Amino acid sequence: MELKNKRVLVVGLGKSGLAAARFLKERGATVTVSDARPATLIKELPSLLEQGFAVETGSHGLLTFRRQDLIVVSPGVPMSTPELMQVKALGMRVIGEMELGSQYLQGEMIAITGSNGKTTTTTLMGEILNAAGRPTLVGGNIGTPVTALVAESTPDSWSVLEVSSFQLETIESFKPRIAMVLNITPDHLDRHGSFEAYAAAKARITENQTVEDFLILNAENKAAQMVAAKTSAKIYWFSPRRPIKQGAFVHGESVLFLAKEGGVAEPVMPVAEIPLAGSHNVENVLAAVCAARLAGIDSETIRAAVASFKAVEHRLEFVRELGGVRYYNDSKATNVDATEKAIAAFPGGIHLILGGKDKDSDYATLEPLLCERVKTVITIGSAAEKIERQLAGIAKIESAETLARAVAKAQEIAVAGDTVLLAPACASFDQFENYEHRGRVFKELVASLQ
Ligand code: UMA
Repeated sequence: MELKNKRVLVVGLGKSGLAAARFLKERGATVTVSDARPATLIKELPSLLEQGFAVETGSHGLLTFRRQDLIVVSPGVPMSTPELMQVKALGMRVIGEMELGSQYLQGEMIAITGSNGKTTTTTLMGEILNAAGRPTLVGGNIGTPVTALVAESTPDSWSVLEVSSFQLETIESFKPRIAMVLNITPDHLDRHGSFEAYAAAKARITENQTVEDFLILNAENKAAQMVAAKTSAKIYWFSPRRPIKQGAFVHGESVLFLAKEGGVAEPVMPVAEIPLAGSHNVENVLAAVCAARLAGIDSETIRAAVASFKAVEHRLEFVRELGGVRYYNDSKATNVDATEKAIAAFPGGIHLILGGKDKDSDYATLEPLLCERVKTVITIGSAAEKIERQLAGIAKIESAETLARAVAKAQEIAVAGDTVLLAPACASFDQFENYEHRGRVFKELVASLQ
């Protein structure tokens, strides 16, 4: 895509927007940026103006949008934004930051999506590739925008991208060599409107793949299985429960990889060597094993990289043991399914901190696990009232409002042998900058307990 002298608008000035704006300017585009936040809240504003960017703040202006040759949107900006709807109706080109970056990324691309497990699998995949001596770049939804990876990429690079439904909504030609759909369970329904629309956005990961490419799917997740009908790529499966035709699976005590239907499965590693808590992490490892074998990495290298992998921050991260009570930070559990997986990782005695910004979620689906394993639900944030209503009579509930009060309450009621688990099933934006901020605050609060 020729960018020189093109008028390009970047919508949203978070990490993605800032990286895209710089990327476009370096390639000779005339860049305008538009952010709905007031100017006083955009700390980069003076330096952007100094560098010659035109900047619109406080709201988006239709006139600004209409004056462009191309519009690049940040993932957090919904396509239902009126100005975007209007310019799309006029036939103007609107793409996402990830689409823009991926068009310039050199080398091979591995893209990982799923409602849960994306970050762990992306990080693990990066470590396996690194262990195999491949020049590796890791980015996307995990934190580094794709446009910020481009300069470092070479024809030998392997880019591992965590990819969200928001980013997939705005692709055109995004075409990973290896794509993975780890699972699709309800999330972001407030943005996508329905589970079907959300699943359809996720399935776009394979939209441009051809028979030369690979698509790795979870054989135990219905919505992920359905993506098989939408692909031209070669399909590989993973299952922690049963042998599958082609892909990675657990059989007895071992992780096996079967390269070709009808072939002989090769052992990769003992399941016992997987160092992460929770059965969902076995699935993440299977997906990464499958991709690594398809990328031509030998089993010994994969085994060593998996065995030395450490849990990623904010994902079932052990924080501290105090008075026989163990504290875990799973701030990344931003939807109900992730919270279910977090609860399932512990046998019982859990005090669960739930709440934050609701995403049209149904918390009542937690009922069986709450009854079986959770002693108390401690609510926080703007979703508290809804959670308390939906879980009334199902769980013992304590209202804490803030995380600080929730941690204090948990310490007061927990006894030796119990687990305090932050797995809030909600977004963090009502009280925190993002889930990382929420997780860090939790860890600080736990560290200061006496
Ligand atoms: N904004 C507007 N107009 C709008 C909406 C937002 O101008 O209508 C502005 C906001 O004022 C703000 C900016 O857009 O200044 C924020 O853009 P953004 O929300 O896209 O945030 P970024 O900092 O660019 O971060 C994004 C991803 N955020 C989202 O998808 C919400 C980050 O994923 C990602 O790490 C980053 O790009 C780099 O690729 C975070 C996330 O929460 C972790 N992802 C969701 C998830 O994992 O569930 C999908």
